[in-house]
Amino acid sequence: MQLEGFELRRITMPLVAPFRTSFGVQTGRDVLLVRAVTTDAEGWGECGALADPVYSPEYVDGAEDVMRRFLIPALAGAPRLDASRVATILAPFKGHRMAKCALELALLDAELRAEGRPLARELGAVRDRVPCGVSVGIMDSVPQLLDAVGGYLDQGYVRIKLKIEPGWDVEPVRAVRERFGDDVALQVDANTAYTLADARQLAKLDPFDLLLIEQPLDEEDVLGHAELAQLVRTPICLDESITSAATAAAAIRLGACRVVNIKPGRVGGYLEARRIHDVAAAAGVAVWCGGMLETGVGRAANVALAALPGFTMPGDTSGSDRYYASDITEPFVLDDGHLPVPTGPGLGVETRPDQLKSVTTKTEWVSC
Ligand code: NPG
Repeated sequence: MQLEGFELRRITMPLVAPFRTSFGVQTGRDVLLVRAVTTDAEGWGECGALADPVYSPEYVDGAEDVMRRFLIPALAGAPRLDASRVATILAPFKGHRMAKCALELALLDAELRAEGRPLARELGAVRDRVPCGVSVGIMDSVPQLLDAVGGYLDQGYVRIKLKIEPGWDVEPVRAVRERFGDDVALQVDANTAYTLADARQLAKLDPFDLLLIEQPLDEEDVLGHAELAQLVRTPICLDESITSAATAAAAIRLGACRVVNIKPGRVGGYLEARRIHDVAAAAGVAVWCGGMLETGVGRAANVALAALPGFTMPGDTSGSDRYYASDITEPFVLDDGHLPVPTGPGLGVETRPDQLKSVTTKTEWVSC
């Protein structure tokens, strides 16, 4: 299989409702898609980088630039290129994991399509459907939050994640517990909004029997999470701090987390994501699949990953309609709180040309 080049395609997708987290409000998604063209097949990848570097240092214009200037030329010059070698070939370039992930996924999809093999099977999936959670943004008021949560429970979501920040933590959690009861699987996500000095406030969440508190402290404060874990009963889950299998192993060994959120973009690709799954499983640590408001391209790959055996907790693998009125692939539709794992070759979903065209703002061809 000979690589001919990559198409870099920017699309703008409006969200069905604004999504507020402790790092800002998203009203739409400016996504960089990558199409790998080889002599045998084409494949798609999606870059998780946001428009601004507020979740991680990456941002979408920067991801496009690093792909064009450094990453794609390195792949073009590599002998015996295949998806399993992408991470090694790109290792001399520090960081830029979301950009690397998108390129690796596009190549992997092309290879698997050429061979007629589904991504889920390639990764080691053991399930044909995955249970789905939903991430609920910070709202202007508690009644508004309760309406949103009630709507998602009616749709069948099996786990609710509330975004929190200082000033919006204990009260919304208490309100959700009071209204919907103790049986709802509930967790919170702070996106680094607290410091260790807030340990006492975070311990006030303990009585509500949450599955976990996700990334309460700064991403570089792994030791702080280990100390916090001694001060709160609710299990700590890390997201932003985990950028590789090595950082996952270190955080687990330090006692900084009892659960890991795996986002392939954040860790540089689906193959590294699988290694984190393996590291966590060996240590008896539960993992679940995070989300970054993916279109159908990234969602298909996330659902495949979430079907691996160590993904024992529901992920942020919501239905497409949680974010988008119309998607660029066939939509993922919730059935009894689950999404089906695609079974077709590669990602197992197809981009819809008309839909894709209508949201495209720019395309660029980078030949290899
Ligand atoms: O379901 O795709 C989803 C979104 C889940 O809350 C979610 N994602 O901090 O985990 C997060 C947040 C996020 C969104 C992170 C966009 C980065 C980008």
